Amino acid sequence: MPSDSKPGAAAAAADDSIRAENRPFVPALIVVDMQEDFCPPNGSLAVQDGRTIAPLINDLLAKPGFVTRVATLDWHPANHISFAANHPAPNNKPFVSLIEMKNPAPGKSTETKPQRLWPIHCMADSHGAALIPEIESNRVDLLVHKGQNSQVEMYSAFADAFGNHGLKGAGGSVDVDLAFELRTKAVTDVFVVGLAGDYCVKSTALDAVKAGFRSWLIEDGTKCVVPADWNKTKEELCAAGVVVINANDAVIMRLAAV
Ligand code: VGL
Ligand code: ZN
Repeated sequence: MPSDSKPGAAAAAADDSIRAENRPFVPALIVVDMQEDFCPPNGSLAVQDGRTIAPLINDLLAKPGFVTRVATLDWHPANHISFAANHPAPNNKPFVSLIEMKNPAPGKSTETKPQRLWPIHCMADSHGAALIPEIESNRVDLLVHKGQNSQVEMYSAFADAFGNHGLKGAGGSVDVDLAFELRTKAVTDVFVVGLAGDYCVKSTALDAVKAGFRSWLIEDGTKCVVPADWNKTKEELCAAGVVVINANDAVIMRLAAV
């Protein structure tokens, strides 16, 4: 097995390349969906141990090396396509049922994707959509409200499930063009944490690669809906160029000194 196919080796190589190539290193932190509905004890889509990663995320938020700290919020209308309750029985079981979702972009409705159904969660302005109070939100520079178009799922903070980047006012799903905001700050590297590792964190890290950033996923800063599948998810992430690390990785240790 080539050494760079091991996640640890890939992280070390990516870290070394920052120094060896003397490439620019302008890091941003993206804290994904640390919202009540994704956390025990009362979240409607609670991820096991979701709340326990807040201290680690606060440590990251406090690091002076990040040029910007973004928090994303899943922010759905009541008629959102991902809510099981908005679909007829029997194919409307939360966590289980898949429906066919059409690309909502003009002229693209023949493009479809299977969409998993969820319990009602993160309704705009509801208590469930609030950032959990354990997160030190005073350190957050930019909030991104995503998933606002009722017709389409949006796990990634960069684009909807079909890769559409449209803003809410123009029929899109999101209130901020995140790639544009990061480029404006000359960001080269994004570090992704939050919930859930196998959905919104994963999609955000993958789309960061597509947007041209080096993308790092901090493994101990996330929890999954299906923890048993994490190794498989990690392989997918690594194959796509996302570097999976821990918060004690050398690249994080050096952040304070950037
Ligand atoms: C998420 C399922 C549905 C997430 C959002 O934040 O990972 N998962 N909506
Ligand atoms: Zn959602």
